[in-house]
Amino acid sequence: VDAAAAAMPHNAGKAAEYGEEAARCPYTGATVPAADPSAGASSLSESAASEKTNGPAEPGVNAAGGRLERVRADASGQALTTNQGVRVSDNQHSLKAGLRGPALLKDFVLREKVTHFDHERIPERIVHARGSAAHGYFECQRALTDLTAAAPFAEKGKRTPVFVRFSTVAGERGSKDTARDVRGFAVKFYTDEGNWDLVGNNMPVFFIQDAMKFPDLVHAVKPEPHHGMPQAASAHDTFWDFVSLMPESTHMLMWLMSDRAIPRSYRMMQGFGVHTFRFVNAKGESRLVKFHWNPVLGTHSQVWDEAVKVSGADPDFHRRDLWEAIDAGNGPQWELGVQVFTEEEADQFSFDVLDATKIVPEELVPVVPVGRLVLDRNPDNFFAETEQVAFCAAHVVPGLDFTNDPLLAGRIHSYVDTQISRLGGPNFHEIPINAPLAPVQNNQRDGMHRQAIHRGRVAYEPNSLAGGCPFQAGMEGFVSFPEPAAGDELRGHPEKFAEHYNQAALFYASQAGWERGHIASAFAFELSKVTVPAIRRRMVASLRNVSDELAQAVAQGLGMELPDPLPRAIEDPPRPEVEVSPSLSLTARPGDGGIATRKVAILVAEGVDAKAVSAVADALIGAGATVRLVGQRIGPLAAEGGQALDADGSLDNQPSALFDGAVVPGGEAAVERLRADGRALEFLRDAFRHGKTLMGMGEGKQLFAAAGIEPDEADGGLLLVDGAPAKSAPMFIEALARHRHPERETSPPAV
Ligand code: HDD
Repeated sequence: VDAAAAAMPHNAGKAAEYGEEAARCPYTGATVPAADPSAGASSLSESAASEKTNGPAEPGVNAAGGRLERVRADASGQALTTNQGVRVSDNQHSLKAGLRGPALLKDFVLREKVTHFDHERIPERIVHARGSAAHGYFECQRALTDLTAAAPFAEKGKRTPVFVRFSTVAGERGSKDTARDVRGFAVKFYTDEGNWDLVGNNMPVFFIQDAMKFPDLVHAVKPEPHHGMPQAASAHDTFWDFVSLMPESTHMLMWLMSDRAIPRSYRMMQGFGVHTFRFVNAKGESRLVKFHWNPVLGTHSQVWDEAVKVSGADPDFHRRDLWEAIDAGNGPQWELGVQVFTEEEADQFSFDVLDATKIVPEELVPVVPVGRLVLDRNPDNFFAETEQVAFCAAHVVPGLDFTNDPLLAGRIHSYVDTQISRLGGPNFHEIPINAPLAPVQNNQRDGMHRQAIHRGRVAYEPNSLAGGCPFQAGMEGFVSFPEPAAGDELRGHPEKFAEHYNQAALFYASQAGWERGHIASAFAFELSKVTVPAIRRRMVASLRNVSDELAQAVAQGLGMELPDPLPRAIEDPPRPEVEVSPSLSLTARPGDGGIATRKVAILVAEGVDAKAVSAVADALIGAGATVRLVGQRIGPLAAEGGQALDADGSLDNQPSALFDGAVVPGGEAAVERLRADGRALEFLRDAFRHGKTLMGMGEGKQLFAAAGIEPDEADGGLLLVDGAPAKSAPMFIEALARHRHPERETSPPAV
């Protein structure tokens, strides 16, 4: 905006409302020449972008941006136009016959604007409707050419651009982030041999073994069809009715009722490819493979009461967390690990590797790190990128292939199919976020929303008129692994698929004591929302096949007698190879030991000890944490000795559930004010119940006593200190790095 325009009154055309004459000559506004649409495109052409993937890019450089660059629209300094590029003189008033007269049908400016608006929404995803995404890259840290010809693993140091979308499953597009749910972890690799989508979840198993059951599963977990409730929740009759009749879902239910289903952040959860896939090397030799994403920040979760409160305080909690971390230059990272094994080895396992309700325990096949995923750029536009991105389990590249997992078989069909209605036709691969960096040439033609302008008269193959192009690539192209197939056509499943409880028991046995407690409480809570007692009974009966301790705790939580165990599908189940797998506990991955990006509240009020506030804040910020001064209201306040502080948040708009820890500095007057404020006491009680790191300094200690929080030597996360912040701040940082202090948990909560 130039200075002259800025100096104009806010609504310079206002006078036009008051006279026919003025209305006919509306204020034209400032105009500037249109930008050259080709500017900036040449250096980021398709080939240049694709070249980037052949070698390591600079950190933070994202080759996928090359393709997106050509379609980025930036209105700065531009006049408003119609979709036909006609400059619009007045965007405030429709065209009327007289100022008080009827609006005119010929007003194409109004009609185009409203028509476009009427069609702004597209159908949301059938599942995983709610999600957030980011750009980044995958860096190969170990060439895997002996195992696979897949482009991302070709060379140590090679970087492949990616777009990653995280999601919840059950909720609708506008639902809360912190629902108890599975999280999607979908990675689109823009490899130089085409797109590879690894469409996984944050849990390594699934509810069902066969895609035939997927629509039923989804209908059961989605809001009940008669009244459309509940939103983004599994705590209702139809879900538990279905899963209690589907014992194969028991293992997944253990994960779903664990804290894995309420992650602290997308940045702090694992991802899994779930199915057994196939690596194929250049010689055509194949191995089976499972993919694991392990977060550098460690695996951390919320507690249920916290997740419930966060969903009210900030329904966008995970979206905001991911966005802010990347925006601040703290892009999250994951290590990619692979479990590789042969078909012969798989045949010996007590479970079937084609069964998506089973893991391959790490004790049986170790997870070998092969690369890292870095997310370092937020999307420019949520709709264009995050909403329109289309992942597909069928998108593999040479060097990768499927196995006969019957769940995967259905997915290979479903994902492309769903985009045809969601994105309005078969050409969604041309939407910039979906378009591969590798060139696309084929004889598929036309269809809704076609962007490419195919030249020439030939759209068939073989041809002679176009010199045979585009030609078949033969062994240079994707060649399916020639897995022998034999057998009668029938509906059924292999023998080992009938064992449903061994790995559910393995998961439960591998959890820390407090994790087991959370699983039992989650089952009891969810089943308490079920209105039909027979469903509750059936579910608890099923849990008896997992652990009597668990079944007993759930039955007690529901005030019911322990039912007989549900009959098993097989009398004599195979003995599992592994009975405890420590890596299945959240505690197995504490993270890098730092506090980077952790959020800490310092409670402030008039008269607070400003020196303590600054010293603690400086120490925390220095260690990479994010600090907010939370006051009785936002804005300036006078600290002890008259110094001015500015509260970033208030006890209303930044409740304690949004933080990882809290500090109450001294300052007699401030503590007196906070003691009289029920919200401050509730802040501390919630933080305490949620296992957060807490520190009271000097007079600040009194606020804890007022909240009913007593010092306890066994509680490493409750620091009630006197003396200089230089000593106490490092103690707080160390305790915060442990993330949570479940040792203080009691049932029911004592505070
Ligand atoms: Fe699926 C979306 C993950 C089984 C059918 N799925 C979707 C997304 C993820 C998964 C992460 C969201 C992708 C995005 O962010 O856009 N799905 C899984 C995993 C499964 C699984 C890990 C089991 C191992 N899915 C599964 C089955 C079917 C589908 C068995 C159908 C037979 N999934 C779909 C879908 C979705 C989808 C209807 C909805 C929107 C979309 O595909 O693009 O096609």
